[in-house]
Amino acid sequence: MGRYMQDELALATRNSGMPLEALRYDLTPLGLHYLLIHFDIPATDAATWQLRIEGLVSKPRAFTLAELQRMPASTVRVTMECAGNGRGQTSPRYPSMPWLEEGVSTAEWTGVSLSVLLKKIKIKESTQEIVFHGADRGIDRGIEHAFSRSLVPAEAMRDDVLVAYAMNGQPLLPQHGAPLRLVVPGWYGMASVKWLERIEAIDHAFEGVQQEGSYHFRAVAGEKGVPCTRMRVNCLMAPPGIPDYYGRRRPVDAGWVEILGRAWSGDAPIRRVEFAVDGVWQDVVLDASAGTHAWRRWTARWNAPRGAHELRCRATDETGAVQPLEPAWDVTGFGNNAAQRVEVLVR
Ligand SMILES: Nc1nc2c(c(=O)[nH]1)N[C@H]1C(S)=C(S)[C@@H](COP(=O)(O)O)O[C@H]1N2
Ligand SMILES: [Mo]
Repeated sequence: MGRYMQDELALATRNSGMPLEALRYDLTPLGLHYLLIHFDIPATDAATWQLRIEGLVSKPRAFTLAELQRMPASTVRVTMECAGNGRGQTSPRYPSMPWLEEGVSTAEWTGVSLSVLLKKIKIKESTQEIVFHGADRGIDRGIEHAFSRSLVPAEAMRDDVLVAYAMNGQPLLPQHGAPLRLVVPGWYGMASVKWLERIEAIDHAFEGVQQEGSYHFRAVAGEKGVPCTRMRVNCLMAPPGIPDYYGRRRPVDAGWVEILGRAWSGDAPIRRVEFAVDGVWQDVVLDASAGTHAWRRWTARWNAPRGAHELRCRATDETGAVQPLEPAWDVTGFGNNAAQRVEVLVR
């Protein structure tokens, strides 16, 4: 996989992952939720913030945060994963955020259902896409732009798509999009635009850098590719034992070990999770579902014999999709849901 470049390290220190031991929490505590911030975090002011809704609408208008907070609120528990999660395990690596496997978390988001706002301002029939503009600006692929993404109306009108102002019951933190962000449950994280300041209905396909230039699965550089949308089936375990500070190798005491993990998919409910020791697979015990868009807890018990062992886990969802054992090839390292590998030394 080659040596890391200084520019990858710069991204890795700005964008933190969720430490895997935090898989033990149903809801990722504030401050442990992973972060992916392309440009700079804008210094926003909740008291004067306005969300403008315009373009092909009958009643364009702006909403203050206080106005949105007076409207009926919805809360949705959402597992969010970065589309680039797992990129650091692919080879050759694409120069971007080198996630290993920790670009995923679960939060409870509270806000106004986007469909309620869209009905108030009445989008016109000719609308093809709805574009969500963030307040952060920067340059990518040589083009200066604000972070913007679009959805087709059918997706935007789902009632669990939120314009959120709270996370785990607290006002949004600056790094998570304060004071307002979009939350698109089931989709990879890029769809959930932070620092949301403008929503625009347009009569064509949006061609912004973050829509067309990036976030496509591509087998060959330069090809059009297939857009990244919903999260592929995936699962992780909290590594057992204790870590070595440098290298993260893990001694585990011999005897019965309880393994805990989480599984999720943006496409369908989780049907099955398997756990393997040295390549021998067995089914694990799945907890009840924690909600349509939340990861599902699972546990396995392992009578650990002395020696070096490799632990793995893989999930299957109701579409029948199962995680691959090795990363599928993608030019920009998107959607790597290969089964996790944890090496332990039982003592
Ligand atoms: N405005 C804006 N929204 C954004 C981003 C961004 O850089 N700017 N990053 C996106 C990406 S790629 C992901 S994975 C999620 C991460 O959300 P989080 O940092 O709150 O976990 O936010 C998305 N929304
Ligand atoms: Mo992301």
